[in-house]
Amino acid sequence: MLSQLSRRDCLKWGSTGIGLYLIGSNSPQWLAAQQVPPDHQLIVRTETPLNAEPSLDKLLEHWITPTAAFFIRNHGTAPKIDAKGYKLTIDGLVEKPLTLGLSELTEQFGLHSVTATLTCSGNRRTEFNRVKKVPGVQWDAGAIGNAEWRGSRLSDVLKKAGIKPGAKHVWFEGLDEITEKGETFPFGGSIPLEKALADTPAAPGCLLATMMNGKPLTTEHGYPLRTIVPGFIGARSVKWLSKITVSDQPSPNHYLAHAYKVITEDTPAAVDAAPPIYEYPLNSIICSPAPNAMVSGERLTVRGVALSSGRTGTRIKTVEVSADGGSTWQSTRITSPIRDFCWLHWSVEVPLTPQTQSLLVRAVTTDDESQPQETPWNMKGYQYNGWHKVDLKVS
Ligand SMILES: Nc1nc2c(c(=O)[nH]1)N[C@H]1C(S)=C(S)[C@@H](COP(=O)(O)O)O[C@H]1N2
Ligand SMILES: [Mo]
Repeated sequence: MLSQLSRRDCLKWGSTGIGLYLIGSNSPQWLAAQQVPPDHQLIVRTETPLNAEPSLDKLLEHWITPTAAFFIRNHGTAPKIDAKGYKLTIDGLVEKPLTLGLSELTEQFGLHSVTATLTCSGNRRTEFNRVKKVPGVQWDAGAIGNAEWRGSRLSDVLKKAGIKPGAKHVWFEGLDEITEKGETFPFGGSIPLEKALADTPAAPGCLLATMMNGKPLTTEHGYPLRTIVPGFIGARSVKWLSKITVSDQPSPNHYLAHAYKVITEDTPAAVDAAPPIYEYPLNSIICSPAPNAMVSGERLTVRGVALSSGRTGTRIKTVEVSADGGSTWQSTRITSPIRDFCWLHWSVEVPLTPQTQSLLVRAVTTDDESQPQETPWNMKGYQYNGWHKVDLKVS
């Protein structure tokens, strides 16, 4: 109750420009409308809330995406949180509820490094518009990035709290406040308990991350603490994390119970019937050449990224490119590290003829799942993973 009151009060103060922190609570300040970090290398899709993605050629520059080139996806205003008063609570179906400050978290549970790709479920949304316009942030294919995250293991924290019998889901709640249809609520969601506890050297588990690419998280990416759920859509990696609740039910938060579902009609019955999206799908995109590039010569170097499905244990087996509309396909060469839950970079040289009109890419996993030629249209434009096509102008 106290923290809810202080949150509302700070929202009020923040909007009148008076900065005030309450001691012993998470009391965020709120960043003004112009939140774009000054050094960013992103295309801004919406300013309020801030949503931005890099151009596709940027994705190729580094296997670990620099923070300045890492997409930002916010549903509300990013809260600016005072780390000194910050506390994380863990409650619900646990033997011993915990309240932990940032330094307590690190001292008790250590810092572990996990490299994982984050991608928004709405990445490539604009490709659905070819069938019928989809509302929402109009993402090209840049709402994806690979970072080195550091933090405490979620599984260690949950084990310390002691999971009670009957527990099935782990809820996360952020400190942002989102207003939709007259109601204000935090961003949140949940993951199955099995995923929250899974952790092996090959398939790294979930983190309560304080660091991104060797530095404290930036405000935009969730300072001072966020979850990282390798293999799951970005929405499950909750930023500005304030609360973890263990439950026998999935989270009732809007972003788990209603949003982030693949539906073809927007009725309460259809929403209820659809399961929440957890894993991201197998995907690959061409990052160079750019769409409608003027190209000449007999051979062309094509480069891009590919990401296996977020299902544990799957990896990319092949990435293939076609320069003749899909009649013939050529295998590409992997040019980056290959790790579970991480994208990889690939490159290939294809023959260029005056008949070449476009390039296509598709990938196959080690368990023989292939990308579909097209992803069936859905109302909210999630999980697009059809063959990526880049048109060319050959001279
Ligand atoms: N608290 C909070 N967490 C959040 C969000 C948000 O709006 N609020 N957006 C989610 C979504 S939809 C995605 S794709 C990722 C994006 O993480 P990034 O902005 O660090 O790239 O954060 C997730 N975590
Ligand atoms: Mo997202």
